Amino acid sequence: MKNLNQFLVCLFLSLLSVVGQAQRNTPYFVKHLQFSGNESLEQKAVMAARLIPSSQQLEWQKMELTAFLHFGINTFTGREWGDGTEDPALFNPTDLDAEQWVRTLKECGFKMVLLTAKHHDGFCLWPTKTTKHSVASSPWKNGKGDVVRELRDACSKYGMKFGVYLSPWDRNASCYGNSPEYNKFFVAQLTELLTNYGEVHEVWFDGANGEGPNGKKQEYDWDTFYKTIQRLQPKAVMAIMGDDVRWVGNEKGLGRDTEWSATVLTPGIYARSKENNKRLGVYETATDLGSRKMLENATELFWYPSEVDVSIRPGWFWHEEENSKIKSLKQLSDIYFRSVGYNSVLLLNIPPDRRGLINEADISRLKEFAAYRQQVFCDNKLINGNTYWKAAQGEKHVYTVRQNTPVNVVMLQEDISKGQRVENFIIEAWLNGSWQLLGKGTTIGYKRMLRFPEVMTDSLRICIESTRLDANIMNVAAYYAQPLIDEEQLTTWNNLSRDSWKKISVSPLTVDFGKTVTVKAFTYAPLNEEAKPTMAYHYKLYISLNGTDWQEVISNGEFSNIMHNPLPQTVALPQSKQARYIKIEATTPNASTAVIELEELGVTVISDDNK
Ligand code: FUL
Repeated sequence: MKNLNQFLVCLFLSLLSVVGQAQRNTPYFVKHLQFSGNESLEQKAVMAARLIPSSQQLEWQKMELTAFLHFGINTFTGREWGDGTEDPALFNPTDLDAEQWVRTLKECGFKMVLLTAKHHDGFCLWPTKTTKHSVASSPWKNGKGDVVRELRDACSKYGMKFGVYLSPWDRNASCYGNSPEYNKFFVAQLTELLTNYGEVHEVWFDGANGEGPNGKKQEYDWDTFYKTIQRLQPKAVMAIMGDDVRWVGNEKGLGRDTEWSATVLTPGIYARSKENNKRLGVYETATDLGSRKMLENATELFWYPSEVDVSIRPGWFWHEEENSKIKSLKQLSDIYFRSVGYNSVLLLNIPPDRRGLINEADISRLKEFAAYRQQVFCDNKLINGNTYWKAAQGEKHVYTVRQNTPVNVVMLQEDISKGQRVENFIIEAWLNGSWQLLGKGTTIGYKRMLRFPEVMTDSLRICIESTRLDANIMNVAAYYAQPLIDEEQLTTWNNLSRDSWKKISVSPLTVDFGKTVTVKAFTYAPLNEEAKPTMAYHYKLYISLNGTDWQEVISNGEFSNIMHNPLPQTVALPQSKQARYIKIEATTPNASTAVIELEELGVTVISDDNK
């Protein structure tokens, strides 16, 4: 009997040790996992719970707030997309000071700066050996300047991380479209940037290409680009056309409230991406990229977290007339809650001006924004929020709120070094003797913030309603964010009352203003600031005094980047002109006939004429 007991104890202990070992050896999948095809949905969800970020991805996510600097030839031409024919002599900032950029951004809480080393116009901000189309051919510093170097040095001085944007689409390079040749050219540019400027933390390849069906066709060699980065900067994350960081899908600063970093979307740089994504019916802008429903048919999963890129101004580059259109504190704070607070990194663009400085108007808004965040987030109202909570499905945890203090924000964080697991959660407050619902959410991930009308309570309760394996909640906090109100935005891009307008024809849109006016500029403003397949991209603009004899005033117009950033675009006529009629002939990004509504057209007329 004694022996039997000893035997059973031994058996039990060895079983315990086997189970312990199995748990310790639990496989995590770093960045990618492949399903075998034999798993049940439940097994797939368990595997998905064990998909974790690479160390670079984790470091990147923790930055939360990064800055984009769109600067280049467009700063001097006033355009959003240059066409590559610009004279490098135009590039001549009078007071460029990269230390001013970095100091300002650091003071305002940014952890990294990303510079447009080359935008679609092909102009390089460093003296590259690959083309003459660079700062070396400009009058700035007599052609001896190097913006990338100046920024790099400033980043080193202030302890700021550094990233580069290099546009694959190049409207200047004559070899663009000759695929092998351009790929070599691009790799040479990448190599210069990744070898001559110390550590690079993010490499941003824009997916934009406005060539259209009749334009140049370039097959990018993503694999070689990717290997070049891995070889030269193994700690950098590769963003957008890359497999470390995913574009959120819009340029409005809007994240998803359900944001899975463990996603079924195959990054665009993989040869299999088109086929995989088509089969699953997913695309960059889809709302659901990782729920159980999506797991059902998925054959593989990626840790591919979202980055929200948005400009502090309507455009990405600095334009004088946008000094008065900087996003309000309320807009910036909403963007913050919907990006960082929706499990994303916020990449906020602050474009330096023609002097080569961050403009005073942007600085004062950035400071306001930083002060607001400081005020809200320095004061966690929970006493026991940072206790690590391993939460089983359905488990609840009560948190104590400091007394006599209102709250209207709750922040939750999962320990994503163990995967993203929570599928549904609720937040309740103890009010008038019972638990009352404050808000519900789906995913948490690195960080999830939920806003609700303010309450005074001494306890909050979080319930993890569903999770893939036990959730690892590493931080819960509650805050009070002072509500912000915006003054109503006025439409400034049409100053001729539409009451007297008459639509003469739908296609092309032809309008009779009802009287003769002097037109200085016109505006195309996609309805509801939404992109649609029938929207205008390339256009010709005509005016007329009698509706019969037409004068072509713009022949090769382009609403640059309108597909991704469908905000009003105002175009000045080469010269102000008298007109009673206006006609716009436009084609879509796919080169078919565009549809423009009357409400989408605006004109700026010279006021004397308008009396
Ligand atoms: C887009 C570009 O076309 C814009 O000009 C800008 O650089 C933005 C960040 O990405 O796709």
